[in-house]
Amino acid sequence: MRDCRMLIGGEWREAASGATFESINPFTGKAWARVPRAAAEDVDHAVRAARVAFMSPAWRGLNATQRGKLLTKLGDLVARDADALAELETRDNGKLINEMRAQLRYMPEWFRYFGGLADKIEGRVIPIDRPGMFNYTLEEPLGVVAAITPWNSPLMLGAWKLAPALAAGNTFVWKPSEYTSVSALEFGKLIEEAGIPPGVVNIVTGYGHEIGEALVGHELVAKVAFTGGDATGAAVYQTAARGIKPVTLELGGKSANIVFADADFDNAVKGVVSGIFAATGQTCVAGSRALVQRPIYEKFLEAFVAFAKTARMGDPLDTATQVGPITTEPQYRKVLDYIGIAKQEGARCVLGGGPAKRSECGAGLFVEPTVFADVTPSMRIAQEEVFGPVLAVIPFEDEEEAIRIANGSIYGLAAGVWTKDIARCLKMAGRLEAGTIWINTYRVSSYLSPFGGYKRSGFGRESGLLAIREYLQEKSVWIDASGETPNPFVTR
Ligand code: TXE
Repeated sequence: MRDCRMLIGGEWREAASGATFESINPFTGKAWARVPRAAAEDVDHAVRAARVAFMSPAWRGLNATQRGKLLTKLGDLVARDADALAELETRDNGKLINEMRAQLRYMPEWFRYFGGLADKIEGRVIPIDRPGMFNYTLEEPLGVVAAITPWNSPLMLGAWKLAPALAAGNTFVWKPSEYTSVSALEFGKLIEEAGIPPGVVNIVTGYGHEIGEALVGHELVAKVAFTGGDATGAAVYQTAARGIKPVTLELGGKSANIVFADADFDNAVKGVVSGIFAATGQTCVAGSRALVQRPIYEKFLEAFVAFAKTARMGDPLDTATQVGPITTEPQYRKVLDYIGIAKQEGARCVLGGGPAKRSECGAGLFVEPTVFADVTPSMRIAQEEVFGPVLAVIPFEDEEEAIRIANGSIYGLAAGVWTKDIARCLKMAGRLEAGTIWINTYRVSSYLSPFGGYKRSGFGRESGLLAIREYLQEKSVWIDASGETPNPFVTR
């Protein structure tokens, strides 16, 4: 058993109460790490430490270039330790080691990009319409940022918030998911090694329902950045509203992957398979609705099922494995419940449809890659986020119907389009209501390009140039350079 501590004010601490909880490896089903179970008191210590750091000369006294260099250094350390961190994540969340390695090896780019951006944050001089007056703006940090992240990409989703927040000069309190705290705590050691001053980054571990509100509602928290389910996101938003705090929310979706009859058939099959079965469907951008044009509908289903059947399940630490376990017990039950609901609703199950009982799955929480055909847009399996390896396939006639079905969702995180027709590409990109549109590809992302939701998938953007704005506030400074203060009783 690995014993972990939280990082608060530059110290490695247990919870004040001494309480802990266990982290379970979803493949073996066994506890492998013991993690501090923070309470409101610990959260208070962490937020206060972050506030002290925010005001401290050690952090405030750094110029933007120096701040940026610390982030660049942190990126280099993550690059050095990427494979070791990836292994921790796989043990904690059961995602494939190949995927976690790729994610961790790419993650340094966020620190380098935002580190480079730190000293390019500039104010403006306004050509003000008052004689003798000089008006300019300052771009300032907000203060203490509270970040709350889920279990599917533990470090990556933290990095997307941490890098711009620190580049802008804020300090940070991070609560990773209770299912996957270990990699965040290990990452905390790199924060220290990079020379980031104590208290600038604090990591508290515990259950969302126990400490989430204490963190979001804390009077010294100035901004909240959240990734997770939409019900929790709504609760976080309400708590933040009581304190009039800005929030960014990334809340998952029910993304449509639309295949037209003129698409490159084999590429589309691969794209739809990777859209739903990569990460065992446990990804916010999962292409969980495949919309397939009628002329190729049956042929597509057949090819898709044949290809999906070849997926190797098993130990996520084995590089040959292609589909891993479900990360948590509640999520496992949720996925199986949705499979039951889809069957009751009359969807035609053409692949999988239950727990995976294969010998290579061991004691893990595995669900067979599952495909439902002849789904109608109003079925729950076509409307609600499953967050597992379950695809709903819906036939359509033409562009207009595809757009209507794709947009007929409360969510709007991403959409995929497969076609060779350039005019259609442009039309679909313009009319689909989603924050990311992938055409003849799926699931690519970069530190350079904005990511975030439309509709109930949330708001605010992560990555890309403008993401830094989520962590800044603009101050307007007026200077009367005329030397003549006017008579206050005469209106100007
Ligand atoms: O996520 P939660 P859960 C979806 C997916 C899944 C569902 C629930 O459909 O089935 O959400 O998953 C913290 N105040 N996604 O329960 O609850 C919690 O501790 C403040 C989509 O695992 O959203 C964790 O750190 N925080 C998604 C974080 O919120 C609270 C990724 C996310 O947990 C809190 C994961 C509270 N009251 C699940 N309650 C995506 N968009 O990628 C919990 N938390």
